[in-house]
Amino acid sequence: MKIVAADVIVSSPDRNFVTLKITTDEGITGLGDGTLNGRELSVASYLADHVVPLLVGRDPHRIEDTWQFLYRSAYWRRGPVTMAAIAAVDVALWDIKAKAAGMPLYQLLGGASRTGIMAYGHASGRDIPELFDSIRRHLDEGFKSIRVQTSVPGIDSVYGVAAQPSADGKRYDYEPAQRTPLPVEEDWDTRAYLRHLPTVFEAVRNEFGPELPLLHDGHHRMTPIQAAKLGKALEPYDLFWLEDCTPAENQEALRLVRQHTTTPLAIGEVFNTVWDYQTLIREQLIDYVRSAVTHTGGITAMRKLLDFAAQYQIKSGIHGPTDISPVGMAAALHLDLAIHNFGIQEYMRHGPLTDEVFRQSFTFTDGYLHPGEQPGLGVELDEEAAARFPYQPAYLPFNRLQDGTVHDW
Ligand code: EZ4
Ligand code: CO
Repeated sequence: MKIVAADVIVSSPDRNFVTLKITTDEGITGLGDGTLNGRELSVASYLADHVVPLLVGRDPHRIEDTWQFLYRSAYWRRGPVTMAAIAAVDVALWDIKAKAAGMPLYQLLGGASRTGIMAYGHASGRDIPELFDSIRRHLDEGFKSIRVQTSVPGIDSVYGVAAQPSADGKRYDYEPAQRTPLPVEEDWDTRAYLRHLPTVFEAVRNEFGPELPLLHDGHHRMTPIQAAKLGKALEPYDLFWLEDCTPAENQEALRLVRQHTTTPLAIGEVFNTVWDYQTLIREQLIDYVRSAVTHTGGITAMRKLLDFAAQYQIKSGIHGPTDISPVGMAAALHLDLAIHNFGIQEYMRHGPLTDEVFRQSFTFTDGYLHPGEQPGLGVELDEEAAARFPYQPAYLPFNRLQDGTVHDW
């Protein structure tokens, strides 16, 4: 088999997505996701201008060789743009290989290690009644694990909190990327947050009982000692994990946090290679790996990263917000089903327009996801529908403290 074409499709149904479609001389096509929220066109250019010319004529079955070739021949290694582009190619090649084999991709990764994939949903509210309402709606939808984010008194707009219910009044979906010409400015006060958050988890435990797995995302906003203090303060509420408690660049920060708390720690949604985890995994400073297949070089690289983590009893918690396209989500689900050290999968439903562009065969039943039994990834791209939704500039917000200092968002 030979690759005869590779096309980069940028589409913006409910939000921007970068999709790579690889076509072979045998008529089999494969899809890969290269979406990098707020910086989409850089990956589209990396692919179209620099990678597509290298793919035409190659044997699509040589996945490992193609991965190593794209990684090493670039000379300039790592980084979110490069690794998202490599991921798009890698996942598209796995899709082709599995379609050629006539099997769902998870079969090629070793077959199913479980019957379903435990997913967590995102509940949020500006106050306790709204938060409880959002948690109840997630429980009604079948979710068995729930991430909890709330407003903080004195702060106008906080990461993870939907400002209002969706148009149909049924969902409190939070979407950080805004289709505005400039990034939206949010405000932040870590001390106010640290005072408030334990009271929220106390209220949630009192209302929903001790069993429900609860998660929280700190979104890189704390110093190591602040994160240690929060982890300790949340211990009575038995969190499933505290995510991204400190800025991502400093792996040693987690030593300090770990010394002070037994609250499980998850990190890595902004990481893009195994090297970002070297200290974290070797020293057992985390409990869950948060990388996205889409941002970490695809299935080939994620498999190696998660196998490394498995040697230290560290589990997967693959990133799955709406800025991962249904293609990237399907790739995550096949991997989740196959690996032994699966932990949990993040799942935020895409909007209805996204479902028009991407026809998906994965299912969500009674709190568990499954990638389905279609050969390959099980996702088809409707290119005519995609063309109806051209790219729209959108930015993630940023934070300033009260005195105007830019803070981690
Ligand atoms: O803010 O993917 O855990 N999930 C998250 C996400 C990220 C977005 C950024 O594009 O932190 O909501
Ligand atoms: Co996160």
